[in-house]
Amino acid sequence: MVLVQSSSGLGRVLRRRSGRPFAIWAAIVLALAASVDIAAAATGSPAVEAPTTFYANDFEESAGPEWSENSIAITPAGNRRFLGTFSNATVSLVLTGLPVHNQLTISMDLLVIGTWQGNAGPDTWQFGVTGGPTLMHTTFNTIAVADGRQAYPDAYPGGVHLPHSGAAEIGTLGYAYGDVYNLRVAFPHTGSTVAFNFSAGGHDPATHLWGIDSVAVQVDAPDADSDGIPNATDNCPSIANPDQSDGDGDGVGDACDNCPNDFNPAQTASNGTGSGDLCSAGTVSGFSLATVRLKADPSGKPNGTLVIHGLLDPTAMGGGATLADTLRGGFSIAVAGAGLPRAELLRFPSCNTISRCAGSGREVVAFRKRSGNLFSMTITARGRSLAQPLSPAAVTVTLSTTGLDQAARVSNCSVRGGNAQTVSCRP
Ligand SMILES: [Ca+2]
Ligand SMILES: [Ca+2]
Ligand SMILES: [Ca+2]
Ligand SMILES: [Ca+2]
Repeated sequence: MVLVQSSSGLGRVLRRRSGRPFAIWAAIVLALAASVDIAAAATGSPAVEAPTTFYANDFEESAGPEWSENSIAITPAGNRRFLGTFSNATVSLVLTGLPVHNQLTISMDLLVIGTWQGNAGPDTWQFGVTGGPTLMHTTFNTIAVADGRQAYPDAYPGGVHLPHSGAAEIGTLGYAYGDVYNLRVAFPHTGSTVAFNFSAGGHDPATHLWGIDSVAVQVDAPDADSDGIPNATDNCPSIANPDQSDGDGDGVGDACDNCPNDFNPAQTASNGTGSGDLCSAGTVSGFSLATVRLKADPSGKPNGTLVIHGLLDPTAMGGGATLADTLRGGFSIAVAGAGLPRAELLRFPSCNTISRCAGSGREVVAFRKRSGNLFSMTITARGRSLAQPLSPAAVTVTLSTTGLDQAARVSNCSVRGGNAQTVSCRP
Protein backbone atom coordinates (compact mmCIF):
# COMPACT_ATOMS: atom_id res chain seq x y z
CA MET A 1 0.00 0.00 0.00
CA VAL A 2 1.55 3.22 -1.13
CA LEU A 3 -0.01 6.64 -1.10
CA VAL A 4 1.55 9.13 -3.45
CA GLN A 5 0.96 12.69 -4.46
CA SER A 6 0.77 13.20 -8.17
CA SER A 7 1.43 16.45 -9.93
CA SER A 8 -0.88 15.52 -12.77
CA GLY A 9 -4.35 14.15 -13.29
CA LEU A 10 -6.78 14.42 -10.40
CA GLY A 11 -4.52 16.06 -7.86
CA ARG A 12 -4.57 13.49 -5.13
CA VAL A 13 -3.95 10.10 -6.64
CA LEU A 14 -3.65 6.99 -4.59
CA ARG A 15 -1.50 4.25 -5.86
CA ARG A 16 -2.31 0.69 -5.03
CA ARG A 17 -0.13 -2.37 -4.90
CA SER A 18 -1.55 -5.54 -6.38
CA GLY A 19 -2.62 -8.36 -4.12
CA ARG A 20 -3.80 -6.23 -1.21
CA PRO A 21 -7.45 -6.59 -0.24
CA PHE A 22 -9.41 -3.72 -1.70
CA ALA A 23 -11.43 -3.21 1.48
CA ILE A 24 -8.29 -2.43 3.46
CA TRP A 25 -7.12 -0.02 0.81
CA ALA A 26 -10.51 1.70 0.72
CA ALA A 27 -10.54 1.95 4.52
CA ILE A 28 -7.18 3.70 4.42
CA VAL A 29 -8.51 6.12 1.82
CA LEU A 30 -11.43 6.87 4.14
CA ALA A 31 -9.12 7.25 7.10
CA LEU A 32 -7.04 9.68 5.07
CA ALA A 33 -10.14 11.71 4.31
CA ALA A 34 -11.09 11.69 7.99
CA SER A 35 -7.66 12.95 8.96
CA VAL A 36 -8.14 15.89 6.61
CA ASP A 37 -11.34 16.77 8.49
CA ILE A 38 -9.59 16.55 11.85
CA ALA A 39 -6.91 18.88 10.57
CA ALA A 40 -9.60 21.35 9.48
CA ALA A 41 -11.20 21.24 12.93
CA ALA A 42 -7.86 21.80 14.62
CA THR A 43 -7.31 25.02 12.75
CA GLY A 44 -10.69 26.37 13.83
CA SER A 45 -12.58 25.97 10.58
CA PRO A 46 -15.95 24.20 10.75
CA ALA A 47 -15.83 20.42 10.67
CA VAL A 48 -17.48 20.29 7.26
CA GLU A 49 -17.03 17.03 5.41
CA ALA A 50 -16.33 17.48 1.74
CA PRO A 51 -17.16 14.64 -0.63
CA THR A 52 -14.92 11.74 0.27
CA THR A 53 -12.72 9.98 -2.24
CA PHE A 54 -13.73 6.37 -1.84
CA TYR A 55 -11.77 4.93 -4.73
CA ALA A 56 -8.82 6.12 -6.76
CA ASN A 57 -6.50 4.30 -9.12
CA ASP A 58 -3.91 5.75 -11.49
CA PHE A 59 -2.78 2.28 -12.66
CA GLU A 60 0.83 3.00 -11.84
CA GLU A 61 0.95 -0.48 -10.30
CA SER A 62 -2.07 -2.57 -11.25
CA ALA A 63 -5.78 -2.54 -11.98
CA GLY A 64 -6.96 -4.73 -9.12
CA PRO A 65 -9.73 -7.32 -8.89
CA GLU A 66 -12.42 -4.62 -8.93
CA TRP A 67 -11.76 -4.32 -12.69
CA SER A 68 -12.95 -6.87 -15.25
CA GLU A 69 -9.89 -6.16 -17.39
CA ASN A 70 -6.42 -5.64 -16.00
CA SER A 71 -4.23 -4.93 -19.03
CA ILE A 72 -1.96 -1.95 -18.50
CA ALA A 73 -0.57 0.02 -21.44
CA ILE A 74 2.19 2.60 -21.49
CA THR A 75 2.06 5.67 -23.71
CA PRO A 76 4.94 6.05 -26.20
CA ALA A 77 5.45 9.60 -24.96
CA GLY A 78 5.68 10.27 -21.23
CA ASN A 79 5.53 6.57 -20.20
CA ARG A 80 2.05 7.07 -18.81
CA ARG A 81 0.55 3.85 -17.46
CA PHE A 82 -3.17 3.46 -18.04
CA LEU A 83 -5.86 0.79 -18.21
CA GLY A 84 -6.08 -0.30 -21.83
CA THR A 85 -5.91 -0.44 -24.66
CA PHE A 86 -9.40 -1.58 -25.65
CA SER A 87 -11.42 -1.43 -28.84
CA ASN A 88 -14.89 -2.97 -28.70
CA ALA A 89 -14.55 -4.56 -25.25
CA THR A 90 -16.80 -3.68 -22.33
CA VAL A 91 -14.81 -2.99 -19.17
CA SER A 92 -16.41 -2.93 -15.75
CA LEU A 93 -15.50 -1.57 -12.34
CA VAL A 94 -17.30 -2.94 -9.26
CA LEU A 95 -17.03 -1.16 -5.91
CA THR A 96 -18.47 -2.55 -2.69
CA GLY A 97 -18.66 -1.29 0.87
CA LEU A 98 -19.63 2.27 -0.02
CA PRO A 99 -20.46 4.37 3.06
CA VAL A 100 -23.84 6.09 3.46
CA HIS A 101 -24.28 8.55 0.59
CA ASN A 102 -26.85 9.98 -1.82
CA GLN A 103 -24.60 10.94 -4.71
CA LEU A 104 -21.52 9.56 -6.44
CA THR A 105 -19.05 11.45 -8.58
CA ILE A 106 -16.84 9.53 -10.98
CA SER A 107 -13.93 11.17 -12.74
CA MET A 108 -11.30 9.81 -15.10
CA ASP A 109 -8.96 10.62 -17.92
CA LEU A 110 -10.17 9.05 -21.18
CA LEU A 111 -7.44 8.35 -23.73
CA VAL A 112 -8.83 8.31 -27.28
CA ILE A 113 -6.23 6.68 -29.53
CA GLY A 114 -6.20 6.14 -33.32
CA THR A 115 -8.25 7.53 -36.16
CA TRP A 116 -11.60 8.19 -34.52
CA GLN A 117 -13.99 9.93 -36.91
CA GLY A 118 -16.63 11.26 -34.55
CA ASN A 119 -20.16 11.50 -35.87
CA ALA A 120 -19.06 10.25 -39.30
CA GLY A 121 -18.43 6.73 -37.91
CA PRO A 122 -20.19 7.13 -35.71
CA ASP A 123 -17.29 6.31 -33.37
CA THR A 124 -19.08 6.11 -30.05
CA TRP A 125 -17.82 5.70 -26.51
CA GLN A 126 -19.99 5.41 -23.44
CA PHE A 127 -19.96 4.65 -19.77
CA GLY A 128 -22.63 4.23 -17.15
CA VAL A 129 -23.91 2.28 -14.20
CA THR A 130 -24.67 -1.34 -14.99
CA GLY A 131 -28.46 -1.55 -15.06
CA GLY A 132 -28.66 2.22 -15.59
CA PRO A 133 -28.31 5.09 -15.81
CA THR A 134 -26.05 5.77 -18.82
CA LEU A 135 -23.76 8.57 -17.70
CA MET A 136 -22.21 9.42 -21.07
CA HIS A 137 -22.80 8.32 -24.66
CA THR A 138 -20.89 10.40 -27.18
CA THR A 139 -18.46 10.40 -30.09
CA PHE A 140 -14.88 11.61 -30.43
CA ASN A 141 -12.93 12.78 -33.46
CA THR A 142 -9.14 12.65 -33.32
CA ILE A 143 -8.41 13.51 -36.95
CA ALA A 144 -9.09 17.10 -37.93
CA VAL A 145 -10.49 16.64 -41.42
CA ALA A 146 -12.46 19.50 -42.87
CA ASP A 147 -15.95 18.12 -42.36
CA GLY A 148 -15.22 16.06 -39.25
CA ARG A 149 -17.46 16.63 -36.25
CA GLN A 150 -17.81 15.00 -32.86
CA ALA A 151 -20.66 14.95 -30.36
CA TYR A 152 -18.54 15.54 -27.24
CA PRO A 153 -18.97 17.53 -25.02
CA ASP A 154 -22.63 16.76 -25.77
CA ALA A 155 -24.36 13.42 -26.21
CA TYR A 156 -24.60 11.47 -29.46
CA PRO A 157 -26.72 12.01 -31.38
CA GLY A 158 -27.20 15.69 -30.88
CA GLY A 159 -23.78 17.21 -30.38
CA VAL A 160 -22.02 18.70 -33.43
CA HIS A 161 -18.59 20.06 -32.49
CA LEU A 162 -15.19 20.42 -34.06
CA PRO A 163 -12.67 17.58 -33.56
CA HIS A 164 -10.85 17.67 -30.18
CA SER A 165 -13.56 19.90 -28.66
CA GLY A 166 -13.18 19.87 -24.88
CA ALA A 167 -9.94 17.84 -24.96
CA ALA A 168 -7.48 18.41 -22.13
CA GLU A 169 -4.57 17.25 -24.33
CA ILE A 170 -4.24 16.86 -28.09
CA GLY A 171 -1.54 14.64 -29.60
CA THR A 172 0.56 14.44 -26.42
CA LEU A 173 0.63 10.66 -25.96
CA GLY A 174 3.13 9.76 -28.67
CA TYR A 175 0.60 7.97 -30.88
CA ALA A 176 -0.03 9.19 -34.44
CA TYR A 177 -3.46 10.29 -33.15
CA GLY A 178 -4.39 10.48 -29.49
CA ASP A 179 -6.27 12.91 -27.25
CA VAL A 180 -7.00 13.01 -23.52
CA TYR A 181 -10.36 14.07 -22.07
CA ASN A 182 -10.92 14.77 -18.36
CA LEU A 183 -14.38 13.39 -17.66
CA ARG A 184 -16.36 14.01 -14.49
CA VAL A 185 -19.98 13.03 -13.86
CA ALA A 186 -22.03 13.24 -10.65
CA PHE A 187 -25.26 11.31 -10.31
CA PRO A 188 -27.72 10.33 -7.56
CA HIS A 189 -26.92 6.99 -5.98
CA THR A 190 -27.53 5.15 -2.74
CA GLY A 191 -26.64 1.63 -1.71
CA SER A 192 -23.37 0.05 -0.75
CA THR A 193 -22.41 -1.34 -4.17
CA VAL A 194 -21.96 0.19 -7.59
CA ALA A 195 -20.88 -1.32 -10.92
CA PHE A 196 -19.71 0.89 -13.78
CA ASN A 197 -19.26 -0.19 -17.37
CA PHE A 198 -17.19 1.46 -20.07
CA SER A 199 -17.41 0.54 -23.75
CA ALA A 200 -17.06 1.68 -27.33
CA GLY A 201 -19.10 0.68 -30.33
CA GLY A 202 -18.70 -0.15 -33.99
CA HIS A 203 -14.96 0.27 -34.16
CA ASP A 204 -12.25 -1.19 -36.31
CA PRO A 205 -10.09 -2.69 -33.54
CA ALA A 206 -6.94 -1.98 -35.53
CA THR A 207 -7.44 1.76 -35.70
CA HIS A 208 -9.79 2.78 -32.87
CA LEU A 209 -8.46 2.29 -29.35
CA TRP A 210 -9.16 3.75 -25.95
CA GLY A 211 -8.03 3.52 -22.36
CA ILE A 212 -8.69 5.17 -19.04
CA ASP A 213 -6.47 6.60 -16.33
CA SER A 214 -6.75 8.35 -12.96
CA VAL A 215 -10.15 6.94 -12.09
CA ALA A 216 -11.67 8.29 -8.89
CA VAL A 217 -15.04 7.80 -7.25
CA GLN A 218 -16.24 10.21 -4.59
CA VAL A 219 -19.14 9.65 -2.22
CA ASP A 220 -21.25 12.62 -1.18
CA ALA A 221 -23.11 12.19 2.08
CA PRO A 222 -26.64 13.47 2.71
CA ASP A 223 -27.00 16.46 5.01
CA ALA A 224 -30.70 16.98 5.78
CA ASP A 225 -30.29 20.17 7.79
CA SER A 226 -27.65 21.66 5.49
CA ASP A 227 -25.29 22.50 8.34
CA GLY A 228 -22.32 20.95 6.58
CA ILE A 229 -22.28 17.84 8.78
CA PRO A 230 -23.54 14.69 7.01
CA ASN A 231 -26.49 12.96 8.66
CA ALA A 232 -24.41 9.94 9.54
CA THR A 233 -22.09 11.96 11.78
CA ASP A 234 -24.35 14.89 12.73
CA ASN A 235 -25.10 14.83 16.47
CA CYS A 236 -28.40 16.59 15.67
CA PRO A 237 -29.32 15.61 12.09
CA SER A 238 -32.58 17.57 11.87
CA ILE A 239 -31.45 20.94 13.27
CA ALA A 240 -28.64 23.01 11.80
CA ASN A 241 -25.88 23.09 14.43
CA PRO A 242 -22.58 23.47 12.63
CA ASP A 243 -20.66 23.83 15.91
CA GLN A 244 -21.90 20.36 17.04
CA SER A 245 -21.69 21.52 20.68
CA ASP A 246 -22.52 18.77 23.17
CA GLY A 247 -22.05 20.14 26.66
CA ASP A 248 -22.76 16.92 28.54
CA GLY A 249 -20.81 14.68 26.20
CA ASP A 250 -23.61 12.17 25.63
CA GLY A 251 -23.31 12.26 21.84
CA VAL A 252 -26.56 14.21 21.38
CA GLY A 253 -25.95 17.82 20.35
CA ASP A 254 -27.18 20.60 22.63
CA ALA A 255 -29.60 21.71 19.91
CA CYS A 256 -31.45 18.37 20.14
CA ASP A 257 -30.69 17.14 23.65
CA ASN A 258 -33.82 16.74 25.81
CA CYS A 259 -31.58 16.98 28.90
CA PRO A 260 -28.70 19.18 27.74
CA ASN A 261 -26.96 19.06 31.13
CA ASP A 262 -27.32 15.34 31.83
CA PHE A 263 -25.63 12.39 30.18
CA ASN A 264 -28.60 10.60 28.57
CA PRO A 265 -27.62 9.20 25.18
CA ALA A 266 -30.86 7.21 24.86
CA GLN A 267 -32.94 10.42 25.28
CA THR A 268 -35.70 8.58 27.15
CA ALA A 269 -38.76 10.83 27.46
CA SER A 270 -41.67 8.78 28.71
CA ASN A 271 -43.52 11.49 30.66
CA GLY A 272 -45.08 13.22 27.66
CA THR A 273 -43.49 16.61 28.32
CA GLY A 274 -40.79 16.21 25.72
CA SER A 275 -38.25 16.75 28.42
CA GLY A 276 -35.98 13.79 29.10
CA ASP A 277 -36.80 11.53 32.01
CA LEU A 278 -33.39 12.11 33.45
CA CYS A 279 -33.96 15.83 34.06
CA SER A 280 -37.68 15.61 34.85
CA ALA A 281 -38.92 15.48 38.44
CA GLY A 282 -40.82 12.46 39.64
CA THR A 283 -39.56 9.95 37.09
CA VAL A 284 -39.50 6.46 38.55
CA SER A 285 -36.12 4.81 38.33
CA GLY A 286 -35.32 1.15 38.57
CA PHE A 287 -31.68 1.95 39.19
CA SER A 288 -30.28 2.93 42.58
CA LEU A 289 -26.82 3.21 44.04
CA ALA A 290 -25.41 1.74 47.22
CA THR A 291 -21.87 3.12 47.02
CA VAL A 292 -19.52 4.76 44.55
CA ARG A 293 -15.82 4.63 45.40
CA LEU A 294 -13.12 6.49 43.52
CA LYS A 295 -9.40 6.09 44.05
CA ALA A 296 -6.82 8.24 42.33
CA ASP A 297 -3.29 7.15 41.61
CA PRO A 298 -1.03 9.08 44.01
CA SER A 299 1.58 9.48 41.25
CA GLY A 300 -0.98 11.15 38.99
CA LYS A 301 -0.77 8.41 36.38
CA PRO A 302 -3.96 7.20 34.67
CA ASN A 303 -4.23 4.32 37.08
CA GLY A 304 -7.23 5.26 39.18
CA THR A 305 -9.95 2.84 40.21
CA LEU A 306 -13.71 3.26 40.19
CA VAL A 307 -16.05 0.85 41.98
CA ILE A 308 -19.84 1.14 41.73
CA HIS A 309 -22.34 -0.92 43.75
CA GLY A 310 -25.93 -0.53 42.65
CA LEU A 311 -29.31 -2.21 42.39
CA LEU A 312 -31.30 -2.80 39.21
CA ASP A 313 -34.98 -3.57 38.87
CA PRO A 314 -35.52 -4.26 35.15
CA THR A 315 -39.30 -4.14 35.52
CA ALA A 316 -39.21 -0.64 37.03
CA MET A 317 -36.68 0.49 34.46
CA GLY A 318 -39.18 -0.31 31.74
CA GLY A 319 -36.54 -1.51 29.31
CA GLY A 320 -37.56 -5.14 29.32
CA ALA A 321 -39.14 -7.84 31.42
CA THR A 322 -35.81 -9.37 32.36
CA LEU A 323 -32.34 -8.06 33.01
CA ALA A 324 -31.08 -9.84 29.89
CA ASP A 325 -33.76 -8.12 27.79
CA THR A 326 -32.92 -4.75 29.31
CA LEU A 327 -29.19 -5.00 28.72
CA ARG A 328 -29.32 -6.75 25.36
CA GLY A 329 -27.44 -4.59 22.89
CA GLY A 330 -24.98 -3.39 25.49
CA PHE A 331 -25.00 -0.47 27.86
CA SER A 332 -22.85 2.39 29.07
CA ILE A 333 -22.22 3.94 32.45
CA ALA A 334 -21.37 7.60 32.89
CA VAL A 335 -20.00 8.88 36.19
CA ALA A 336 -20.05 12.64 36.65
CA GLY A 337 -20.08 15.19 39.41
CA ALA A 338 -18.78 18.61 40.30
CA GLY A 339 -15.36 18.10 41.87
CA LEU A 340 -14.43 15.29 39.51
CA PRO A 341 -11.85 16.19 36.88
CA ARG A 342 -14.11 14.94 34.10
CA ALA A 343 -16.95 12.54 33.41
CA GLU A 344 -15.89 8.90 33.29
CA LEU A 345 -17.53 6.79 30.62
CA LEU A 346 -17.57 2.99 30.78
CA ARG A 347 -18.84 0.96 27.84
CA PHE A 348 -20.11 -2.61 27.84
CA PRO A 349 -20.87 -3.10 24.14
CA SER A 350 -22.01 -6.71 24.41
CA CYS A 351 -23.30 -8.53 27.44
CA ASN A 352 -24.22 -12.03 26.33
CA THR A 353 -24.35 -13.28 29.86
CA ILE A 354 -25.89 -11.31 32.67
CA SER A 355 -23.62 -12.77 35.31
CA ARG A 356 -20.37 -11.05 34.36
CA CYS A 357 -19.26 -8.94 31.39
CA ALA A 358 -16.05 -7.22 30.40
CA GLY A 359 -16.21 -3.70 29.05
CA SER A 360 -14.36 -2.10 26.20
CA GLY A 361 -11.54 -1.05 28.53
CA ARG A 362 -10.36 -2.37 31.90
CA GLU A 363 -13.84 -2.53 33.37
CA VAL A 364 -15.89 -5.49 34.51
CA VAL A 365 -19.49 -5.71 35.60
CA ALA A 366 -21.00 -8.50 37.69
CA PHE A 367 -24.71 -9.04 38.39
CA ARG A 368 -26.27 -11.12 41.17
CA LYS A 369 -29.93 -11.93 41.57
CA ARG A 370 -31.36 -10.74 44.88
CA SER A 371 -35.05 -11.00 45.68
CA GLY A 372 -37.81 -10.99 43.09
CA ASN A 373 -36.63 -9.16 39.97
CA LEU A 374 -33.96 -7.19 41.83
CA PHE A 375 -30.29 -7.55 40.87
CA SER A 376 -27.16 -6.20 42.49
CA MET A 377 -24.60 -4.76 40.12
CA THR A 378 -20.90 -4.30 40.85
CA ILE A 379 -18.71 -2.46 38.38
CA THR A 380 -14.96 -2.30 38.82
CA ALA A 381 -13.04 -0.08 36.42
CA ARG A 382 -9.27 0.20 36.55
CA GLY A 383 -6.84 2.34 34.63
CA ARG A 384 -9.05 5.42 34.90
CA SER A 385 -7.59 8.85 34.53
CA LEU A 386 -9.00 10.01 37.90
CA ALA A 387 -6.65 12.83 38.89
CA GLN A 388 -6.20 14.29 42.35
CA PRO A 389 -7.69 16.01 44.13
CA LEU A 390 -10.98 14.12 44.10
CA SER A 391 -13.46 16.21 46.05
CA PRO A 392 -16.97 15.56 44.71
CA ALA A 393 -19.94 16.78 46.74
CA ALA A 394 -22.15 14.30 44.87
CA VAL A 395 -21.79 11.78 42.06
CA THR A 396 -24.39 10.97 39.42
CA VAL A 397 -24.19 7.61 37.65
CA THR A 398 -26.21 7.21 34.47
CA LEU A 399 -26.92 3.78 33.03
CA SER A 400 -27.87 3.96 29.35
CA THR A 401 -29.06 1.11 27.20
CA THR A 402 -30.67 1.19 23.78
CA GLY A 403 -33.64 3.49 24.29
CA LEU A 404 -33.30 3.88 28.04
CA ASP A 405 -31.45 6.20 30.43
CA GLN A 406 -31.61 5.74 34.17
CA ALA A 407 -29.66 7.84 36.62
CA ALA A 408 -28.95 7.51 40.32
CA ARG A 409 -27.13 9.84 42.64
CA VAL A 410 -25.05 9.55 45.77
CA SER A 411 -24.46 12.76 47.70
CA ASN A 412 -22.95 11.67 50.98
CA CYS A 413 -19.27 11.67 50.04
CA SER A 414 -16.34 11.26 52.40
CA VAL A 415 -12.72 11.76 51.50
CA ARG A 416 -9.89 9.63 52.85
CA GLY A 417 -6.16 9.68 52.36
CA GLY A 418 -3.86 12.57 51.69
CA ASN A 419 -4.70 15.02 48.98
CA ALA A 420 -8.17 13.54 48.44
CA GLN A 421 -6.84 10.26 47.18
CA THR A 422 -9.90 8.13 47.97
CA VAL A 423 -13.55 9.13 47.94
CA SER A 424 -16.50 7.01 49.04
CA CYS A 425 -20.06 8.19 48.39
CA ARG A 426 -23.38 6.81 49.66
CA PRO A 427 -26.95 7.94 49.14
CA1 LIG B 1 -26.36 17.93 9.02
CA1 LIG C 1 -27.23 19.29 12.62
CA1 LIG D 1 -25.70 16.31 24.89
CA1 LIG E 1 -28.11 14.99 27.55
